[in-house]
Amino acid sequence: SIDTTFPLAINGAPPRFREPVHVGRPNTGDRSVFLAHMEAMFDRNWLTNNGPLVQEFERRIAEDLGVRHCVAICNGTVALEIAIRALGLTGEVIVPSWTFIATAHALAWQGLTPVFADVDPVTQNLSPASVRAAITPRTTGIMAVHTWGRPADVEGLSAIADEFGLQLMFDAAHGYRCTHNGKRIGGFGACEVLSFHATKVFNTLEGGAIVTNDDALAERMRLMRNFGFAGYDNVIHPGTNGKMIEASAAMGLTNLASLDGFVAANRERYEIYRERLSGVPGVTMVEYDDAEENNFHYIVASIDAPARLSRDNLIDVLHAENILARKYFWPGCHQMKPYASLPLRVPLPATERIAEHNVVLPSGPSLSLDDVHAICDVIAYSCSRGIG
Ligand code: T4K
Repeated sequence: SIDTTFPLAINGAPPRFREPVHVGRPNTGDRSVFLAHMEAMFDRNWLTNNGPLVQEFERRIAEDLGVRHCVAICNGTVALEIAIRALGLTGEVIVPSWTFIATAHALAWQGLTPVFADVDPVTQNLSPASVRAAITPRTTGIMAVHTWGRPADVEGLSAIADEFGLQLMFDAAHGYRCTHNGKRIGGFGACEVLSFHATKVFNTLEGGAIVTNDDALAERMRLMRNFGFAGYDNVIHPGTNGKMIEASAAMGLTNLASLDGFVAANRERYEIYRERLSGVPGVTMVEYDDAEENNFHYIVASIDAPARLSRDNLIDVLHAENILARKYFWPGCHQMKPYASLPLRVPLPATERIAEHNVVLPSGPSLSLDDVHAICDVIAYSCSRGIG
C-alpha cells in the first residue's frame, strides 16, 4: 500500500529534486588559486611537456604519499598502460572483474589478456585464493584494485606474487589519502596508479599518475610518457604521449590545498548515511575502517532481502526523484561485451552477486546535508515499505 504522506515520484508525485543529483560531482578548490596559476602559465607561455607546474605537482604528490617518485600522466587509464609496459608484463595478468572497465581495458589495449578473478564478498577486493586458482604458466602479473579506497589484501597478494615470481601492481584510482596499516596507499607493490579524473576525490580535470619507490622503473616511465625522448632529438625508448598538461597540474595544486576539507565533508555525509541507513531492512553499507585514514568518497550500499524492493527497483525509484544513483560496476568486466566471450578461468560468484546488489549514492561537498537526509528518506521508505 502507498503511504500518501510520503509520495514517491515513481508513483506520480513531483520529484524530490528539481535538478539531477549526481554521483561524482567534481570537488573544486579555491578558483582564484587556479586562475592565478593559469595567468602565470600564459605569462610563461609554457603549456605542457614537463612544465614547472607539473614538476611541482609531482613533488607534492610524492611528498604527500611518502613515495620516492610520482610520474604525472594525462589520465589514469594511460597511466595503467604505461605501468603495464614499464613492468614488462606479457601474456596473462590477473585482475578483479569487479572494477571499472579501464582496469581490464588497459591490459587488453596493450595486447595482454586480462584474466578475471573473484573478489572477497565483504571487502569487494581481489581474493588471493581466487588469484591463486587463476595462475597459469602464462601469468606474469597481478593488478589489484583498492576498491572504494579500501585497501586490497596487500600481504596476501604479495605472498602469492613472491611465490610464483609475478609482478604486483595496484590500480589505486580510488585510493588517494587512504591508508593500509597506517601507511598511505601509493608505496605498495612495484607501483601504484592514481586517477585524478574529475569525478575522483581529488581531481586535475583529467589526470593520473604512477607512484613508485623504484628509481629505474620511474625513469623508464618518464621516458615512455614522452615518446622515449632523453633530450632533443634523442629517442632511447619506445613510448607514447602520456604527459600531463600544465592546466591539470594547476588544478591538482589547487585541489591538494583543499583536500582535507573535501575529505571532512565526505566523512560528514558518510556518517549521516551510515546512521540513517543502519537498521533499514536489507540495506548494508560498505563501511570504512575507523583505524585507517579514508577519503570517504564512495557511498556504497548493498540492497538485499528483506528490503521490500530490488536494487534495480530502488535505482528506478531514486532516478524518478532525480537522484542519479549508479550501479558501479555492474555487470562486472567479464560480462561486458569485449570480454564476455573469454572463457572464465575461475568462478566469480561474489562478483556476480555484488553486481546485482550494489548501489553507489551521491555524496561530496556539493551535496548539502539536508539533501543527504532527503536521499536517506527515500531509501528508508522504499526499502521498508516497497513502492506500492
Ligand atoms: N581504475 C578504476 C578503478 C577507476 O574507477 C577508473 C575511473 C580508472 C581506473 C580510470 O581512470 P581515468 O582514466 O578515468 O583517470 C566515471 C569516471 O569517468 C571514471 O574516471 C571513473 N573511474 C568511473 C568510476 O566513473 P563514468 O563513465 O561512469 O562517468 P560519467 O560520465 O557517467 O560521470 C559520472 C558522474 O559524474 C555523472 O553522474 C555525472 C558526474 N559528472 C561527471 C563529470 C565528468 C559531473 O557532475 N561533472 C563532470 O565534470 O566513469
